[in-house]
Amino acid sequence: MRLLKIQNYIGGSLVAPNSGKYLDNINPAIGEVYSQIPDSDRHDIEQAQQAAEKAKESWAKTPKNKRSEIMMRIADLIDQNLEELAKAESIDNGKPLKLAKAVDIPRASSNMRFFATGILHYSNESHDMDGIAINYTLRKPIGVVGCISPWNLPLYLFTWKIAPALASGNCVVAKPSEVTPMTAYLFSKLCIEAGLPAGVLNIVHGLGSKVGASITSHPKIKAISFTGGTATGKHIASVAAPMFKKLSLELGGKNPNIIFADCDFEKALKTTMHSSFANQGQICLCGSRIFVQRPIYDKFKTAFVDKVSKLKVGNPMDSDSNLGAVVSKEHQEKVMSYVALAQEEGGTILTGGVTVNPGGINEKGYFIRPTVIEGLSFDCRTNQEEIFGPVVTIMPFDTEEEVLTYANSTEYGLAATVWTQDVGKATRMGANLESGIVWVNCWLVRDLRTPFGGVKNSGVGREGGFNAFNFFTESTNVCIAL
Ligand code: TXE
Repeated sequence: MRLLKIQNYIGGSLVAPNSGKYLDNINPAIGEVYSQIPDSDRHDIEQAQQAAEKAKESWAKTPKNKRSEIMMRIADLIDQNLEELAKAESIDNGKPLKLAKAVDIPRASSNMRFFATGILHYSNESHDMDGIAINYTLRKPIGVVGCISPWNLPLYLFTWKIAPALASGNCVVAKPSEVTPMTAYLFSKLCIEAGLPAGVLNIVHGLGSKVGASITSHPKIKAISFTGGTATGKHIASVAAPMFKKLSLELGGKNPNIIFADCDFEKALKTTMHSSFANQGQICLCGSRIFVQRPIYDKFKTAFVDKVSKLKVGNPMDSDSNLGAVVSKEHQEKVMSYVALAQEEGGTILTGGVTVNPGGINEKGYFIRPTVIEGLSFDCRTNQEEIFGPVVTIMPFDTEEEVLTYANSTEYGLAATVWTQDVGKATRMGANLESGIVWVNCWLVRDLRTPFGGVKNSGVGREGGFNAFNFFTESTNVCIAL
């Protein structure tokens, strides 16, 4: 059977890679190649950058409401194509179809609408100097920017990056993950249908080490917005910083989920099921370290393990599957290596800790049972390193000071969750947790206007709301003597 060959989107057209070479794209739920993606290289990036350069002046001059209209048309087309996009996302990533339909794709159109409308309210500052002079600050688009996105929430994070860049008048050279390219390819067809002018958005598929690296190092791509692993982020920074490029890095996390004895027990239990295992635990915001105050530790642990052991791991297309496949064979092996490490470090597996063979067409897929591990020290490798799979650790604590030490002990600082009904405790934790985001009595409740990003090795800069527009524009302060 002839495999679908994905194409690059450069200068408004769908084109083959210059090399004529392609890479296999695997469906992780069946463990087989189901399509091919361009094995692009720096020549394709050069063409994309030139197409963006050619389009940048007219796009920057396009009135905001016109840019907004085109982006809203793209959002409408995403909604109209929800079924096809959700199925493509589930096949490419391994996540349950119902999750792609409920979260990934609706959020992609929300991202487009949020920034398409946000730009209409993004205003300039002015500073009056008591009649001596008046200052006003212009915010101009940077020009040509690079957006590099990961495989865990493919279209969701791809649009989260490109939407503010486009809305603020930039042209984009974008690279989705080579592991999950399909929805970005389908998205490029929607951009053509919506009438996005040629060269405004260019999507080049291929390997991070070739295509991603070409974007990062291209002298005429003036800003890089990246989401992915901390190690890769570090490398990108080492290339881009000496070139004085603006950098937005959304990296890994090892997020604490802190459950005090005075919590709303049922709500904490129910939400912890999601914050532990949503998207097979492949969300940088997942709470992978669970700390439970001692008076309720045994009760919570028993109830949690019981619920986790009943989760269904299976065909992502089945509506009763709670977890689908993890994204690749390599990732399955990486996650399982941490299960082995946890046992070496003295951990006890309370449930899971094994791969799953759902049988049938999923015989060769990459599945892992949701796993809960107890008995580890807070500072062992399993509790310090990002696993990024359906694996959580659980341990008791007694005091606020103790759990803060545990929570803040890693090199990461992206998101934390706190369960308490005591507002003083909640505010003290919010103030003292080394984290970009703290959710109290909830998880993944997202207002897109809020600053989004991490501290320490979880990243640099903030996405979201006007923070995103500030990143994708340069300011000029004009001071006029009166
Ligand atoms: O990320 P990578 P991967 C974490 C998670 C995961 C690890 C690696 O722990 O196991 O990162 O995942 C492109 N120059 N997160 O392999 O390698 C690459 O092609 C420029 C957390 O997905 O960082 C892809 O498009 N680009 C994260 C993107 O970078 C390069 C979500 C991400 O790939 C490049 C995903 C290079 N040298 C993984 N090398 C989160 N914070 O949500 C790769 N890329």
